[in-house]
Order: sequence, then C-alpha cells, then structure tokens
Amino acid sequence: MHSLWYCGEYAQPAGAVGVLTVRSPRLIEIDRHDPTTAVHDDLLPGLSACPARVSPKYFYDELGSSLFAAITRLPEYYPTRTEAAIFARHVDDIGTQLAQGLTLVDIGAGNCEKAAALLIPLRVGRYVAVDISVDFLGDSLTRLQLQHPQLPMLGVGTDFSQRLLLPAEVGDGQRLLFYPGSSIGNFTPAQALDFLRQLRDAAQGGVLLIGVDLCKPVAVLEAAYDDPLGVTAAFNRNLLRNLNQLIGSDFFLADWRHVAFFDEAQSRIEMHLEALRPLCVRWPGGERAFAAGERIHTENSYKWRVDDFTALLGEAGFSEIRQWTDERCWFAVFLAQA
Ligand code: AVI
Repeated sequence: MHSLWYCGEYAQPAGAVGVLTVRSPRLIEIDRHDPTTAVHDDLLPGLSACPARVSPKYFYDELGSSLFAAITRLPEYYPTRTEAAIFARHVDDIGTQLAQGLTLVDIGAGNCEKAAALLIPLRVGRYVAVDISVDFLGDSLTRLQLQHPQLPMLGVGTDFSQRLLLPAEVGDGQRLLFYPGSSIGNFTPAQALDFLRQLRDAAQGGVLLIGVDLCKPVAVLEAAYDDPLGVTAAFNRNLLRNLNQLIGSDFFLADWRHVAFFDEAQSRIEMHLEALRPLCVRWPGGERAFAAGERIHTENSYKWRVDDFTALLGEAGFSEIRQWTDERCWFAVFLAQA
C-alpha cells in the first residue's frame, strides 16, 4: 500500500534587505519503510542463511553515508571522478541530444551534487530528487534551491530498492531519469534488467542517463574496494554497527575483517565480512553461530562491458542508445530513449 504520510511545504523567513527569499523545496515521502517489517522480511532471514548475507542498503546510515562520501575521494576509488570527468567533457554533446526544459528525476540523489552540475548545461526545467528517505534530501535540496531560486524542485523519499514508484507530484513534464554512480552495478544482471524496466516505465517516454562501471585490470578493481587507508573496510564493518542499532544484535566489530575480491567468472567485486574467531551473535529472539573464517556477504559490484550493457538496455526496452567513456574506457555514461 502506497500512502502519502508526510507532505510539507513552507517558505523561509525573509532575510535582510537585498537577500532573495527562496521557498524551500517541497518534500514528500511515500511508502516509508517500517523498520520492523524490513527486519523480519529481509534482514533476519539473510543473517540466518548459509552463507549469511545482508543487503548493501544497510550500509547507508548517517555514518555509512559519510564513509561512502569519503570513499569517493580516495585516490584508489576511480568511479566517481571518472564519471564526473566524462560529464565535464561531454555535457554539451549530451545536451544536444536532449530537449530543453526536461524534468530531471535524480534516482538515489543523496547530496544532489552530481545532478547539480548538470542543471544549467542540460537546461533542466524541473528537478526531482529521489532517495530512500527525505531526511537525507532536505538540507541538500534547500542548498541547491538557493543556487537555483527559479527552478522548481521536489524531494521524494521512497525505498526504490523494492519498487520504483514515482508519485503524481513529479508532474507530467517530459522526464530525464538520472541514475549515476554505477549503482546499477550493485544489482545482479537479472535484478538490473528488472530495475531498468522499472526506470523505463518511470521515464514515461522520456530518456535515461545512467553511469556504469566497466571491466578493467583486476588490481585496479581490488584496490578500489580494499584501499590502504581502510576507509572501505570501515564502511563495510559499519554495517554491523548499523545492524546492532536496528535489531539490537551484539556484533563486536573487532571480530570481523573486511574482505573484497574480484570474481572474474561473474564479473563482480564481492565484499564480505569474515569472522576472525568462532563466535555467536545474539539479538532479541535469535542468534547465529559463526565459525572462524565464515563470512557475511554484504555487497556485489558488477563491472560491465559496453556491448553487454547496451544489450541489457535494449532488452529492457530502451532504444537510440548512445554512450560516452573516458580515454581508458574505465566507466561509461549511457543515454537511452525509454
Ligand atoms: C554505491 N555503489 C555504486 C558503490 C560501488 O562501487 O559499488 C558502493 C561501494 N562499495 C564499496 N565501495 C563503494
């Protein structure tokens, strides 16, 4: 059941003379996920399974989001800056393929930074930021609105990892769905196909602009997911801290080691947490014993070939597919007609 449970709109008080008064963007939240349901449907079965697994969405509590932001600044983590360089270099070319005044729908907007750089060059007419919770969006959107006081903006909080459903408030303007950062890589190919179909439906005849991480030498990939500073290890282990808060478990972080490796056959980085000794983790109503060396699978990050991802977009129903890459062909940005 999708219900609108919160909808707020307010104007900031007028500042001193000469200061522009800017309306704060409207924020709506649909289908706010009930943590108890998520725990029972998703978390506990995964923790109890053999091998144990936990969805990567549990990385992103407040500290996890900050750690991810730190990852994107590591010299070893090439995706963010490579994608940004592709946009910086080709944004005018991308813009010539697009109509003026589109509604840019930013899926997984976070701090809205990536879309912010495109609003003017792509002559966007409306900006809609979508993320798992409006709590993450409020401040970033308000800051962005100050920089673009005339641009209509909307924030939508929804857990689109289950199903991407956009509310009517997004409007009926022509849509440019924006899904950067190679988040599509965190889905298996079958899930990616399903999610691309949902993006195609949500685009309502508009276009999709999506960032995809590509295959490259294994050493480069493994360094990006196991950096010498240990930021990715902290990001991975923070998931246990988040679980302790969510389900009242007693994971002791020092008992777990970060493991990341590239699986050539599946073309994916796998991240795991490995028990350093035999231990038993308890939470209200349950427990799980782990042998030394036993792992919890926390993330997959698939690396695609341009041809394979083009075929996937075609299978999902997209056409007129164009792509731009960097000179090393490490990352690609695809534009496709829904
Ligand atoms: C969000 N996602 C695209 C990142 C990735 O590269 O798969 C998450 C990440 N995990 C470890 N480092 C970054």
